[in-house]
Amino acid sequence: MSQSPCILIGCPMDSGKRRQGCLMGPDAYRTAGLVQALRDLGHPVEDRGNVTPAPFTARDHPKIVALEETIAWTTALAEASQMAMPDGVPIFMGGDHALSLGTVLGVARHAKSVDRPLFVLWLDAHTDFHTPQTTDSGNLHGTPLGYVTGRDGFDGFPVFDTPVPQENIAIIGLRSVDAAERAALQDTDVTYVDMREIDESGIAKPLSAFLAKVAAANGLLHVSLDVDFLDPSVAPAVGTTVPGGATVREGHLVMEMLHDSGLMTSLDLVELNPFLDERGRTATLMVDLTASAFGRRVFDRPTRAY
Ligand code: 5AB
Ligand code: MN
Ligand code: MN
Ligand code: MN
Repeated sequence: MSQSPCILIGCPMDSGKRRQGCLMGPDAYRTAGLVQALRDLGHPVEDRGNVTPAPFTARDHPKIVALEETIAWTTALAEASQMAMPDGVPIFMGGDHALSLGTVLGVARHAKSVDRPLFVLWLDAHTDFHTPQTTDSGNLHGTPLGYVTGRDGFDGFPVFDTPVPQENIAIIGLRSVDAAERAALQDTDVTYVDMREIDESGIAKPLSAFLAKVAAANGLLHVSLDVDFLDPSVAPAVGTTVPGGATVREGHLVMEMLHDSGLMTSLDLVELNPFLDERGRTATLMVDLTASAFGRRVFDRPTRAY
């Protein structure tokens, strides 16, 4: 069977929070060998280079960080994402998690045009379910799931015309949820799986259940992988470290199951901050995880001298 083409799209976006460095992410993924890893698995790979934000004028806001810049990125990324979808599986190389405001908007527009339901798998320590009204930090990388589910309060952003239905969303890996997010999530049909549940029952169980729902609905599946889903001891290159995260094997198992399901139609790699990395180990791990999502198996793994 011929392998699906991978469309690499660099999203050097850093406006979703105060701490800078994620803009170096796309180049770190290229340096860590993402293109070759995917080609080695038989996938045609096209690197479309980096997206740039639409023109914007920055203003100061009492609370929100870089609002206009983030809106400008959302507009540009939604377009790049919608355009890439018919050509293969886009891999959005971040960039902070605010990039998903745009990538999911573009994917949702595509899903509507092909009349298929969109599902979203969010692999993250955090729920990212804030709105610009509820955030305490003012950092918009904590808001993309609020936006894509159609919550109010995103004034100035492109209208999210076809919000992702709550029951089509699963968040896995949780261990840091703000009170306002917990209150808002409790009234929803979003599936959320915290690290305790993963400790007790394993990560495969909730993931299989979710993938079965996607398959039954003939859905498109967008996966958003935040570096902080992983434990900081194995993935230190991230600003928002929270101890007690997924192990290397839990990460690979998720990716291997995604590959075997054949369901993933787009992927975000977010929050890698190469300025905080140790000899490229986080970038390398993220590339290896991506390779697993595109068909690399345990016995195909390259032996690495770290
Ligand atoms: B990330 C926090 N909830 O709103 C906030 O890394 C953290 O994309 C958000 O998951 C973390 O600032 C956003 C405290
Ligand atoms: Mn996170
Ligand atoms: Mn996140
Ligand atoms: Mn494959």
